[in-house]
Amino acid sequence: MYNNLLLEQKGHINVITINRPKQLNALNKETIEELHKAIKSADEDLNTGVIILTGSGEKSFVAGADIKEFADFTIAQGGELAQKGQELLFTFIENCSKPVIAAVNGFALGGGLELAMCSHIRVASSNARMGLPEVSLGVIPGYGGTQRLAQLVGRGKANEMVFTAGIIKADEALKCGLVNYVVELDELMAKAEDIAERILNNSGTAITSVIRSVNASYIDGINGYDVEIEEFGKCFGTVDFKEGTIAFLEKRKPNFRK
Ligand code: DAK
Repeated sequence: MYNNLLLEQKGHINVITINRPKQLNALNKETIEELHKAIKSADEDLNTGVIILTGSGEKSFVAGADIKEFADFTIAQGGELAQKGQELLFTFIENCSKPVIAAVNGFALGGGLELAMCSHIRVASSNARMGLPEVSLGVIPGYGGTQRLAQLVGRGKANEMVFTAGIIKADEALKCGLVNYVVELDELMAKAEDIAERILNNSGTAITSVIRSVNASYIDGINGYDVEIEEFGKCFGTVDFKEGTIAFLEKRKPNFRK
């Protein structure tokens, strides 16, 4: 069904593996379109509560946008691809109603780091290397990297990384807040799944409201506190709220996944 992805359903966790190992999982147009389709269907699937994104092989998460594909682009094509890519994939993931965890298993460069950064949580293996080296190719990060890197690590560190096309190791990424955890490669998926399982104990509808509220603070002209108030109110009409409060009163664990 997909030429460039492998899909696996593990209980309520949907694992999407980008599978172009010979190209170090570089993102070509078809892979971006397939990722959109796979994430949309996981988002709509009632059996899925968390999505994990990773790359195939032991070397690379995603080594960037496919350089061979955009090598001869015009100004108009570059702008169009950036806009389409952001809408189809990067902003789409950020606004996904279910948590997306990036399990970064090696190189996450350019579009690859941008993919990890639009995910809600990042876990890296100790061999991971991360950077936005676009200026070394004469372009700039075009899939949200100039915005999200500064949000995650602060403007000064982001500027330095992008201006120097620097590539940092996993431990430095951990130190500057670019990733939440660093573990050995053979423990990476277990760590991502452990986080996913802890998320799955909680209310999916409430988590969706959290995603909307957190994202709101990064949208121009939108007041995040107002969105939080609105989302808070909405919770009171959900089945999960009833289950959560009744379970508390009955001194038992809530079961949000009946
Ligand atoms: N694109 C296409 N192929 C890639 C690739 C990439 N980003 N990265 C690696 N490959 C391919 C290599 O060409 C090679 O293929 P063959 O030559 O064997 O056919 C194969 O993967 C293995 O790579 P290497 O032989 O180079 O492996 P090494 O271990 O020696 O080096 C490396 C690994 C990751 C250090 C190296 O491959 C590398 O520097 N790769 C490029 C990394 C990079 O600069 N990535 C950032 C790309 S810039 C846009 C929006 C966004 C962007 C661009 C445009 N628009 C809206 C238009 C974003 C741009 C980027 O992501």
